Amino acid sequence: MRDRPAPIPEGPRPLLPPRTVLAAATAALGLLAACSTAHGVVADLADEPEAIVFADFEDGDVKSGYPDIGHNECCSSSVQVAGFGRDSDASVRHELRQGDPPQAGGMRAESDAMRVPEARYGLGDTRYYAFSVYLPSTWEHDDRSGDIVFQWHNAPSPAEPCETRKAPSAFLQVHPHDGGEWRLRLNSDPNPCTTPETIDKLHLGLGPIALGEWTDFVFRFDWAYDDSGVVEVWQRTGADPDWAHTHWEGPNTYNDAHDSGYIKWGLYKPGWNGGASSGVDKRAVFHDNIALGTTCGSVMPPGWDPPCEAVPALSAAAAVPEPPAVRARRRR
Ligand SMILES: [Ca+2]
Ligand SMILES: [Ca+2]
Repeated sequence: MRDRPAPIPEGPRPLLPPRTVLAAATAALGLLAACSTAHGVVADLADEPEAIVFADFEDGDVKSGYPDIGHNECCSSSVQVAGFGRDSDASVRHELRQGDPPQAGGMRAESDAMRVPEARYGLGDTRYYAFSVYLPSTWEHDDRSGDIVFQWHNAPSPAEPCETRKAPSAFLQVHPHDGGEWRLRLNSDPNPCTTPETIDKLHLGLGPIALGEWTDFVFRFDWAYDDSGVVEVWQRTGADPDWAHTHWEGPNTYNDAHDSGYIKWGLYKPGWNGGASSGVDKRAVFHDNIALGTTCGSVMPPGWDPPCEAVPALSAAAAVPEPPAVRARRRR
Protein backbone atom coordinates (compact mmCIF):
# COMPACT_ATOMS: atom_id res chain seq x y z
CA MET A 1 0.00 0.00 0.00
CA ARG A 2 1.38 3.39 -0.93
CA ASP A 3 1.10 6.56 0.97
CA ARG A 4 -1.43 8.85 -0.56
CA PRO A 5 0.31 11.95 -1.90
CA ALA A 6 -0.85 15.47 -1.22
CA PRO A 7 -3.41 16.90 -3.65
CA ILE A 8 -1.86 17.84 -6.95
CA PRO A 9 -2.35 21.44 -8.03
CA GLU A 10 -3.31 20.75 -11.64
CA GLY A 11 -6.53 19.03 -10.54
CA PRO A 12 -9.95 20.18 -11.68
CA ARG A 13 -13.09 20.76 -9.72
CA PRO A 14 -15.39 17.72 -9.67
CA LEU A 15 -18.18 17.84 -12.23
CA LEU A 16 -20.66 15.96 -10.08
CA PRO A 17 -21.03 15.15 -6.38
CA PRO A 18 -18.76 12.40 -5.07
CA ARG A 19 -19.82 8.79 -5.40
CA THR A 20 -20.76 8.55 -1.76
CA VAL A 21 -23.19 11.45 -2.11
CA LEU A 22 -24.70 9.97 -5.24
CA ALA A 23 -25.08 6.56 -3.67
CA ALA A 24 -26.67 7.98 -0.56
CA ALA A 25 -29.06 10.12 -2.57
CA THR A 26 -30.21 7.32 -4.83
CA ALA A 27 -30.64 4.94 -1.93
CA ALA A 28 -32.69 7.52 -0.06
CA LEU A 29 -34.94 8.01 -3.05
CA GLY A 30 -35.44 4.30 -3.40
CA LEU A 31 -34.68 4.52 -7.09
CA LEU A 32 -31.95 1.93 -7.21
CA ALA A 33 -31.33 -1.38 -5.54
CA ALA A 34 -27.78 -0.43 -4.66
CA CYS A 35 -25.28 -2.86 -3.26
CA SER A 36 -21.58 -2.63 -2.54
CA THR A 37 -18.97 -5.12 -3.62
CA ALA A 38 -15.43 -5.91 -2.61
CA HIS A 39 -14.16 -3.36 -5.11
CA GLY A 40 -16.48 -0.58 -4.02
CA VAL A 41 -18.71 -0.99 -7.06
CA VAL A 42 -22.29 0.01 -6.56
CA ALA A 43 -24.53 -1.92 -8.95
CA ASP A 44 -27.50 0.15 -10.04
CA LEU A 45 -29.81 -2.72 -10.93
CA ALA A 46 -29.91 -6.22 -9.56
CA ASP A 47 -29.90 -7.85 -13.01
CA GLU A 48 -27.13 -5.69 -14.45
CA PRO A 49 -23.87 -7.61 -14.76
CA GLU A 50 -21.13 -6.06 -12.76
CA ALA A 51 -17.98 -4.86 -14.37
CA ILE A 52 -15.18 -7.39 -14.63
CA VAL A 53 -12.81 -4.62 -13.61
CA PHE A 54 -13.80 -1.30 -12.06
CA ALA A 55 -10.91 0.71 -10.60
CA ASP A 56 -11.87 3.97 -8.92
CA PHE A 57 -8.79 4.32 -6.64
CA GLU A 58 -10.92 5.52 -3.73
CA ASP A 59 -9.08 3.11 -1.43
CA GLY A 60 -5.93 5.18 -1.98
CA ASP A 61 -4.07 2.38 -3.72
CA VAL A 62 -2.88 2.25 -7.32
CA LYS A 63 -4.19 -1.33 -7.61
CA SER A 64 -7.66 -0.25 -6.44
CA GLY A 65 -8.44 -3.61 -4.89
CA TYR A 66 -7.02 -5.75 -7.73
CA PRO A 67 -3.77 -7.20 -6.43
CA ASP A 68 -2.85 -8.56 -9.88
CA ILE A 69 -2.82 -5.16 -11.56
CA GLY A 70 0.77 -4.61 -12.69
CA HIS A 71 2.90 -1.53 -13.26
CA ASN A 72 5.73 -0.41 -15.50
CA GLU A 73 7.45 2.09 -13.23
CA CYS A 74 10.99 3.26 -12.84
CA CYS A 75 10.54 5.57 -9.90
CA SER A 76 8.33 6.43 -6.94
CA SER A 77 6.80 9.24 -9.00
CA SER A 78 5.81 6.95 -11.91
CA VAL A 79 2.47 5.66 -10.58
CA GLN A 80 0.69 7.36 -7.70
CA VAL A 81 -2.81 7.93 -6.37
CA ALA A 82 -3.81 11.56 -6.85
CA GLY A 83 -5.92 13.45 -4.35
CA PHE A 84 -8.70 14.27 -6.79
CA GLY A 85 -10.80 12.23 -9.17
CA ARG A 86 -13.68 12.23 -11.61
CA ASP A 87 -16.68 12.91 -9.36
CA SER A 88 -14.56 11.58 -6.52
CA ASP A 89 -11.57 12.00 -4.27
CA ALA A 90 -8.92 9.92 -5.99
CA SER A 91 -7.56 8.89 -9.37
CA VAL A 92 -4.33 7.37 -10.61
CA ARG A 93 -1.52 9.59 -11.84
CA HIS A 94 1.21 8.37 -14.18
CA GLU A 95 4.30 10.48 -14.72
CA LEU A 96 7.02 10.05 -17.32
CA ARG A 97 10.17 12.10 -17.67
CA GLN A 98 12.62 12.19 -20.50
CA GLY A 99 15.65 10.32 -19.25
CA ASP A 100 13.66 7.88 -17.10
CA PRO A 101 15.08 4.36 -17.40
CA PRO A 102 13.08 2.41 -20.03
CA GLN A 103 10.53 -0.08 -18.75
CA ALA A 104 9.52 -3.21 -20.68
CA GLY A 105 11.60 -2.01 -23.61
CA GLY A 106 10.17 1.47 -23.90
CA MET A 107 9.56 4.86 -22.36
CA ARG A 108 6.50 4.22 -20.27
CA ALA A 109 4.85 4.69 -16.90
CA GLU A 110 1.82 2.39 -17.13
CA SER A 111 -0.48 0.08 -15.25
CA ASP A 112 -2.05 -3.03 -16.74
CA ALA A 113 -4.54 -5.84 -16.19
CA MET A 114 -2.38 -8.36 -18.03
CA ARG A 115 -2.33 -10.76 -15.07
CA VAL A 116 -6.00 -10.38 -14.15
CA PRO A 117 -7.31 -13.59 -15.79
CA GLU A 118 -10.97 -12.60 -15.93
CA ALA A 119 -10.02 -9.34 -17.66
CA ARG A 120 -8.45 -11.08 -20.66
CA TYR A 121 -10.43 -11.07 -23.91
CA GLY A 122 -10.00 -12.02 -27.53
CA LEU A 123 -11.42 -12.91 -30.93
CA GLY A 124 -15.21 -13.10 -31.04
CA ASP A 125 -15.69 -11.27 -27.73
CA THR A 126 -17.76 -8.13 -27.30
CA ARG A 127 -16.30 -6.00 -24.55
CA TYR A 128 -17.06 -2.56 -23.20
CA TYR A 129 -14.30 -0.41 -21.73
CA ALA A 130 -14.72 2.90 -19.95
CA PHE A 131 -12.48 5.39 -18.24
CA SER A 132 -12.10 9.08 -17.60
CA VAL A 133 -8.83 10.77 -18.48
CA TYR A 134 -7.50 14.18 -17.52
CA LEU A 135 -4.71 16.16 -19.10
CA PRO A 136 -3.59 19.13 -16.99
CA SER A 137 -4.17 22.64 -18.30
CA THR A 138 -0.39 23.01 -18.37
CA TRP A 139 -0.07 20.16 -20.90
CA GLU A 140 2.05 21.18 -23.90
CA HIS A 141 1.27 19.34 -27.09
CA ASP A 142 4.37 17.74 -28.49
CA ASP A 143 4.48 18.23 -32.23
CA ARG A 144 7.25 15.67 -32.60
CA SER A 145 5.77 12.76 -30.69
CA GLY A 146 2.31 11.62 -29.59
CA ASP A 147 1.47 10.23 -26.16
CA ILE A 148 -0.39 6.94 -25.72
CA VAL A 149 -2.68 6.96 -22.68
CA PHE A 150 -4.64 3.68 -23.09
CA GLN A 151 -3.76 0.45 -24.87
CA TRP A 152 -5.63 -2.68 -25.88
CA HIS A 153 -2.71 -5.05 -26.17
CA ASN A 154 -2.32 -8.67 -27.22
CA ALA A 155 0.25 -10.96 -25.71
CA PRO A 156 2.30 -12.96 -28.20
CA SER A 157 1.19 -16.57 -28.22
CA PRO A 158 3.80 -19.10 -27.14
CA ALA A 159 2.55 -21.22 -30.04
CA GLU A 160 3.58 -18.52 -32.50
CA PRO A 161 7.32 -18.05 -32.00
CA CYS A 162 7.45 -15.99 -35.19
CA GLU A 163 5.83 -13.15 -33.25
CA THR A 164 8.72 -11.80 -31.25
CA ARG A 165 6.81 -8.75 -30.07
CA LYS A 166 3.41 -7.27 -30.67
CA ALA A 167 2.19 -3.77 -31.30
CA PRO A 168 -1.14 -3.14 -29.54
CA SER A 169 -4.36 -3.95 -31.37
CA ALA A 170 -5.60 -0.49 -30.50
CA PHE A 171 -4.49 2.53 -28.55
CA LEU A 172 -5.79 5.95 -27.63
CA GLN A 173 -3.30 8.65 -28.40
CA VAL A 174 -2.89 12.31 -27.62
CA HIS A 175 -1.87 13.40 -31.12
CA PRO A 176 -0.45 16.87 -31.84
CA HIS A 177 -2.55 17.29 -35.02
CA ASP A 178 -4.41 20.61 -35.21
CA GLY A 179 -3.61 21.72 -31.68
CA GLY A 180 -4.29 18.39 -30.03
CA GLU A 181 -6.56 15.57 -31.17
CA TRP A 182 -7.68 12.28 -29.64
CA ARG A 183 -6.81 9.48 -32.05
CA LEU A 184 -7.77 5.85 -31.80
CA ARG A 185 -5.29 3.69 -33.68
CA LEU A 186 -6.42 0.29 -34.91
CA ASN A 187 -3.85 -2.33 -35.89
CA SER A 188 -5.02 -5.53 -37.54
CA ASP A 189 -3.75 -8.55 -39.41
CA PRO A 190 -5.52 -11.76 -40.53
CA ASN A 191 -2.23 -13.67 -40.78
CA PRO A 192 -1.51 -16.09 -37.93
CA CYS A 193 2.06 -14.78 -37.82
CA THR A 194 2.10 -11.01 -37.53
CA THR A 195 5.25 -9.12 -38.36
CA PRO A 196 5.71 -5.34 -38.53
CA GLU A 197 5.28 -5.56 -42.30
CA THR A 198 1.93 -7.37 -42.21
CA ILE A 199 0.05 -4.98 -39.91
CA ASP A 200 -2.71 -2.84 -41.41
CA LYS A 201 -2.75 0.47 -39.55
CA LEU A 202 -5.42 3.14 -39.50
CA HIS A 203 -6.78 5.67 -37.09
CA LEU A 204 -10.08 7.24 -36.16
CA GLY A 205 -9.90 10.92 -35.30
CA LEU A 206 -12.01 11.49 -32.20
CA GLY A 207 -11.86 15.26 -32.06
CA PRO A 208 -10.07 18.01 -30.16
CA ILE A 209 -8.69 17.54 -26.67
CA ALA A 210 -9.95 19.66 -23.78
CA LEU A 211 -7.11 20.37 -21.37
CA GLY A 212 -7.92 20.84 -17.70
CA GLU A 213 -11.15 18.83 -18.10
CA TRP A 214 -12.02 15.23 -17.47
CA THR A 215 -12.93 13.46 -20.71
CA ASP A 216 -15.15 10.40 -20.29
CA PHE A 217 -14.73 7.58 -22.79
CA VAL A 218 -16.79 4.46 -23.38
CA PHE A 219 -15.61 1.97 -26.00
CA ARG A 220 -17.28 -1.09 -27.45
CA PHE A 221 -15.12 -3.53 -29.36
CA ASP A 222 -16.37 -6.56 -31.23
CA TRP A 223 -12.93 -8.10 -31.60
CA ALA A 224 -12.23 -9.53 -35.05
CA TYR A 225 -9.49 -9.56 -37.65
CA ASP A 226 -12.06 -9.55 -40.49
CA ASP A 227 -14.92 -7.29 -41.51
CA SER A 228 -17.11 -8.46 -38.63
CA GLY A 229 -15.15 -6.21 -36.27
CA VAL A 230 -16.94 -3.23 -34.70
CA VAL A 231 -15.62 -0.26 -32.79
CA GLU A 232 -17.90 2.25 -31.12
CA VAL A 233 -16.78 5.20 -29.06
CA TRP A 234 -18.77 7.54 -26.86
CA GLN A 235 -17.03 10.52 -25.31
CA ARG A 236 -17.82 13.76 -23.53
CA THR A 237 -16.22 16.48 -21.46
CA GLY A 238 -17.40 18.68 -18.65
CA ALA A 239 -17.66 21.59 -21.08
CA ASP A 240 -19.80 19.59 -23.51
CA PRO A 241 -21.67 16.96 -21.51
CA ASP A 242 -23.52 15.46 -24.49
CA TRP A 243 -22.00 12.18 -25.57
CA ALA A 244 -20.40 12.20 -29.04
CA HIS A 245 -20.62 8.88 -30.85
CA THR A 246 -18.28 7.29 -33.37
CA HIS A 247 -19.08 4.01 -35.12
CA TRP A 248 -16.71 2.04 -37.31
CA GLU A 249 -16.80 -1.46 -38.74
CA GLY A 250 -13.82 -3.47 -39.92
CA PRO A 251 -10.80 -5.43 -38.69
CA ASN A 252 -9.52 -4.32 -35.27
CA THR A 253 -7.11 -6.97 -34.02
CA TYR A 254 -4.79 -9.83 -34.86
CA ASN A 255 -5.22 -13.53 -35.56
CA ASP A 256 -4.18 -14.58 -32.07
CA ALA A 257 -5.14 -17.11 -29.46
CA HIS A 258 -8.27 -16.26 -27.53
CA ASP A 259 -7.85 -14.40 -24.24
CA SER A 260 -4.58 -12.87 -25.39
CA GLY A 261 -5.96 -9.33 -25.00
CA TYR A 262 -5.40 -7.11 -21.99
CA ILE A 263 -5.62 -3.40 -21.18
CA LYS A 264 -2.98 -0.87 -20.14
CA TRP A 265 -3.38 2.71 -18.95
CA GLY A 266 -0.94 5.48 -18.18
CA LEU A 267 1.71 7.00 -20.42
CA TYR A 268 3.73 5.44 -23.21
CA LYS A 269 5.80 7.77 -25.33
CA PRO A 270 7.42 5.84 -28.18
CA GLY A 271 9.00 9.03 -29.52
CA TRP A 272 11.34 8.99 -26.51
CA ASN A 273 12.49 5.41 -27.06
CA GLY A 274 16.17 4.88 -27.71
CA GLY A 275 17.15 8.06 -25.89
CA ALA A 276 15.36 10.32 -28.38
CA SER A 277 14.17 13.74 -27.29
CA SER A 278 11.24 15.88 -28.30
CA GLY A 279 9.68 19.23 -27.57
CA VAL A 280 8.73 18.37 -23.98
CA ASP A 281 10.57 16.67 -21.14
CA LYS A 282 7.88 15.67 -18.63
CA ARG A 283 4.38 14.23 -18.83
CA ALA A 284 1.67 13.52 -16.26
CA VAL A 285 -1.80 12.12 -16.94
CA PHE A 286 -4.67 11.09 -14.67
CA HIS A 287 -7.15 8.23 -15.12
CA ASP A 288 -10.22 7.32 -13.10
CA ASN A 289 -13.09 4.81 -13.20
CA ILE A 290 -11.21 2.33 -15.38
CA ALA A 291 -13.72 -0.35 -16.29
CA LEU A 292 -14.02 -3.46 -18.43
CA GLY A 293 -17.23 -5.44 -18.82
CA THR A 294 -19.60 -7.31 -21.09
CA THR A 295 -22.33 -4.64 -21.17
CA CYS A 296 -22.37 -0.89 -21.44
CA GLY A 297 -24.19 -0.48 -18.15
CA SER A 298 -21.67 -2.58 -16.28
CA VAL A 299 -18.79 -0.22 -17.03
CA MET A 300 -20.55 2.97 -15.98
CA PRO A 301 -19.87 4.62 -12.63
CA PRO A 302 -22.84 4.60 -10.24
CA GLY A 303 -25.48 7.13 -11.16
CA TRP A 304 -24.38 7.52 -14.76
CA ASP A 305 -26.78 6.73 -17.57
CA PRO A 306 -25.14 4.45 -20.14
CA PRO A 307 -24.85 6.29 -23.45
CA CYS A 308 -24.61 3.20 -25.62
CA GLU A 309 -28.27 2.55 -26.30
CA ALA A 310 -29.62 6.06 -25.95
CA VAL A 311 -27.58 7.77 -28.63
CA PRO A 312 -28.17 6.83 -32.28
CA ALA A 313 -25.25 6.58 -34.62
CA LEU A 314 -24.67 10.12 -35.78
CA SER A 315 -21.92 9.45 -38.23
CA ALA A 316 -19.70 6.78 -39.62
CA ALA A 317 -16.23 7.99 -38.84
CA ALA A 318 -13.75 8.00 -41.67
CA ALA A 319 -10.89 5.68 -41.01
CA VAL A 320 -7.62 7.25 -42.05
CA PRO A 321 -4.74 5.01 -43.12
CA GLU A 322 -1.60 5.73 -41.18
CA PRO A 323 0.96 7.26 -43.57
CA PRO A 324 4.49 5.89 -43.56
CA ALA A 325 5.79 8.98 -41.77
CA VAL A 326 3.57 8.11 -38.81
CA ARG A 327 4.20 4.39 -39.01
CA ALA A 328 7.91 4.78 -38.54
CA ARG A 329 8.78 8.05 -36.90
CA ARG A 330 12.47 8.67 -37.12
CA ARG A 331 14.49 8.97 -34.00
CA ARG A 332 16.34 12.13 -33.35
CA1 LIG B 1 -12.01 7.95 -8.21
CA1 LIG C 1 -0.98 -14.20 -34.33
